[in-house]
Amino acid sequence: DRASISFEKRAELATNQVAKQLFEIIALKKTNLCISVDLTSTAKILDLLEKVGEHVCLVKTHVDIIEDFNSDFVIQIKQLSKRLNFLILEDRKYADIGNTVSLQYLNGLYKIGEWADCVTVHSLPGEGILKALNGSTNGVSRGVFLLAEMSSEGNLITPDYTKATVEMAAKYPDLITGFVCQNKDTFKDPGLIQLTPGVQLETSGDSLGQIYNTPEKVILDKGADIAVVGRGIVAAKSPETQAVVYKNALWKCYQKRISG
Ligand code: 5IU
Repeated sequence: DRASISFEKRAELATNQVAKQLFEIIALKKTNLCISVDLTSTAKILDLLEKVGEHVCLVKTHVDIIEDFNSDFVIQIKQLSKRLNFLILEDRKYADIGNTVSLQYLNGLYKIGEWADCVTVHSLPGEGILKALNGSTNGVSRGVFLLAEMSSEGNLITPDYTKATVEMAAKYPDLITGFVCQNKDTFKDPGLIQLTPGVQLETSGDSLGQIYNTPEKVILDKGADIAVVGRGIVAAKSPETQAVVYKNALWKCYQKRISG
């Protein structure tokens, strides 16, 4: 089963180039922590990443919440991603017909396809959405995390929808980096990455339906390869200290998992 295979080995099994790079970064930096930087100013985001970037493999953004988004921010976050060796996931959750998604991906204020290594995508509209996001921009490899499950209470995703999502992904091995999901049995392919949000040590949820689990639970029981932590780090008194706490806890669980 994929959970018992090392990240080094899984890098060799990946068919999407972003998945391969991500497995390699995880193994090199010994961190399977993704930080979700849900902040609304570019200065705050860059300042936070300067502090926590070395402790994460992946930075998840929501660029449409930034008040002062500009092209210099893109240059700076790309420089940080090179210097501190992390990839960028724009959590755009595309959900329209292929033609519209293609326009949303490459145009508008954000031009996400130009800078994001990978994006999140809903399977709901059908395969056209994946055809719209063919795996490279300007010769640089790109990837897609397909949403197979969500962490929020009462979400409408059913087991059949999850299964059909995984089947759809299998037709696009060059494009699919992995799944955003909550369970180890959701997919089997060891070349794909399980990204699991809804992780926090302090509390079990928020007032708007988010459900949190501990690092132990998501890595050892739920099969997460990368855990997404937002407010658990971002809202902490010392985000850097807290990033190290999450990094170490998650990595310890991964080591336990591969040692059987
Ligand atoms: N996110 C979830 N759950 C999901 C999906 C995405 O929480 O099922 I798909 C996003 C939302 C937010 C981040 O950007 O992950 C979690 O942030 P907190 O750790 O602050 O709850």
